[in-house]
Amino acid sequence: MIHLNNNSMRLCSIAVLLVAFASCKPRNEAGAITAGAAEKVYVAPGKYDEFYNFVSGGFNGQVSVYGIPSGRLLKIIPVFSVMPENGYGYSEETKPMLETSHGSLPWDDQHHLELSQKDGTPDGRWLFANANNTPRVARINLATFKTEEILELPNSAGNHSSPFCTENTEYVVAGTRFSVPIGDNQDVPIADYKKSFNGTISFIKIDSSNGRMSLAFQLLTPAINFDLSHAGKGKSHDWFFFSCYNVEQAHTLLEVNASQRDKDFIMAVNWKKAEEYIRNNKGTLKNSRYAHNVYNETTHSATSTIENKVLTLDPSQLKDFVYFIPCPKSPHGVDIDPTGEYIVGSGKLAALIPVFSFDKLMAAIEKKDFDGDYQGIPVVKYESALYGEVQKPGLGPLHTEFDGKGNAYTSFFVSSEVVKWNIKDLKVLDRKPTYYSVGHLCIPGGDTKKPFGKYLIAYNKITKDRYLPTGPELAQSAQLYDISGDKMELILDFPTVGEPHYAQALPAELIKNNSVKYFKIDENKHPYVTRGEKEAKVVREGNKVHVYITAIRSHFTPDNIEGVRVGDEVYFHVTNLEQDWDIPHGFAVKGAANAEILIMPGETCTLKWVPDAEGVFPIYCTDFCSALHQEMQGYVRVSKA
Ligand code: CUK
Ligand code: CUA
Repeated sequence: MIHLNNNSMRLCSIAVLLVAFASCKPRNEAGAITAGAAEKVYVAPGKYDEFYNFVSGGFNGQVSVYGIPSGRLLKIIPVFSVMPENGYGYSEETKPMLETSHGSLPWDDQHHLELSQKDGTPDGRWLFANANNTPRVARINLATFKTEEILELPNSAGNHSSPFCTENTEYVVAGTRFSVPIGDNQDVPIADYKKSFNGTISFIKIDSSNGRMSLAFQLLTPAINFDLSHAGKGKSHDWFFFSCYNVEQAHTLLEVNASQRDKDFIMAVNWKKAEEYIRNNKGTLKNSRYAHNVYNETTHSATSTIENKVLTLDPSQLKDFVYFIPCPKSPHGVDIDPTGEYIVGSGKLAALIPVFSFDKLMAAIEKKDFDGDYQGIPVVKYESALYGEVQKPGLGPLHTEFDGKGNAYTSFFVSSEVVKWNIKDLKVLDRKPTYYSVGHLCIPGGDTKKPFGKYLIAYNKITKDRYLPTGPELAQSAQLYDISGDKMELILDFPTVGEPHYAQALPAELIKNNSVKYFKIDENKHPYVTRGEKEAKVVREGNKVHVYITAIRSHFTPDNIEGVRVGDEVYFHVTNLEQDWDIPHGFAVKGAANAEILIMPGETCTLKWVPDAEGVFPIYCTDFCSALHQEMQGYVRVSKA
């Protein structure tokens, strides 16, 4: 006779739920698509899309840019992973971008994106991206579509609840997924989890003039896991909300042990008050190493520095700015409606959606309507903060976006659908299947004060039979819905690169005319720039050889290079002299371990090469730049050491 204990029973019921879902037959309802759909997504040759859609690349570590409604892939922006295609992470200028306190890393897992905002709406300046594995936040410039800055976050592991920003981009905020021992070199038993580990929330200050990030302070919390977050808006401007799971504080077999309690938490933080505590010197300095990498657009080069200290705040000591709200069944997303009044929690294993009221929350805090505390932090009574529950919306709610017309749209992973519901009366209005198992969804501006509505994009975890089979590894996928009417209408499938998690979208009008077309050669402050062919030269310094080389249609100067010896460190500093849009040149040398470089007009890029043998090595331009592109070549002669 086998006795099932409570844990294995619970494990069974979750497993049954998940298996039931996994084996359910795909319901491919292509027949339901109307002919009108084609017209809605058709962007004629030469015409532009209406929206930019910035989509996380998941485990490819990059961000990709699509046009909506066509679903056309416009660009992949390298952020946390090397990209041989353009030399990101391989050129001497971009190598520092991938430095961390663990040294240089070629890869990360990119989940969430947030556009910079002014007055709670996207201002089109920057896009922030998180790295999940080795915690970092990146800032991408939306005029150049280049990664300009990467800040590592110490005392964090699994930077998942990140990088969401306050209404005027005062801060980008990042919550850790794993709790960890705080400070450098903490060799402690894992069994001491409850007493020796902390969760952290990092507050990254953004300089409004240039976007520059700095780690202002970290909030230390009990050892729990943060999943996602969003800033308040309007009336809730001063607050930030975080979903938490594993309130049980398990450090092993979380699948079972972290699903014991009926409710986990949403954590509400008054960041204005936290700021005040920091101003009044209530923070404690901790030794914590982290890298800060900045790309300078006039030298076209990045530098990496290591910082050593971080200010921390302990809310179990300092009162009145952090509160827990009970939230059913392992909340994943926490999303704030455009008015800032409604806080939507989504329990991954729940069959309802709790909607909290900001006004009620404030009143409950005022009256100290608490259900005791959780390790020194007050827990507001569920009913006191609750506005109401959406009953039977679907199975496994994950994320919610808003259309600005009083409606919310929630993704359901387990029941594989998007559900539209009314925020005021909490009634379900419509539901449409997704193919299959949707994770995040995105409405342009759908997490801001003024959603642009019109479209909803679902980012799916599984595609099964939606595309031509490509072996065991299938295409990742997004689906586009028209949400302009009462009922949602599926109008397009489009494959994505990497695994899409969160995404952001904005009207093309907001940024398309700010796009940089080329870099001015007179403003190029690169230390190895060559501003004209007459300045081209080869300079030896010990065993380092600096080749100042220019590229212009359709030749390199110099294109015959001699005097290099085996074992030399050769630096090809290639300056693209073109002053015209859309004329990059590439550069490659036979046997180089460092990919190629792709140099934009007016830019200088450096490829390092250590020749391993005597001989004559060809160099050539890798980007088809003119009718005589194939003539854009040369030789390097390497002699005995
Ligand atoms: S997570 Cu991907 S489905 Cu990393 Cu935002 Cu919810
Ligand atoms: Cu330059 Cu091809």
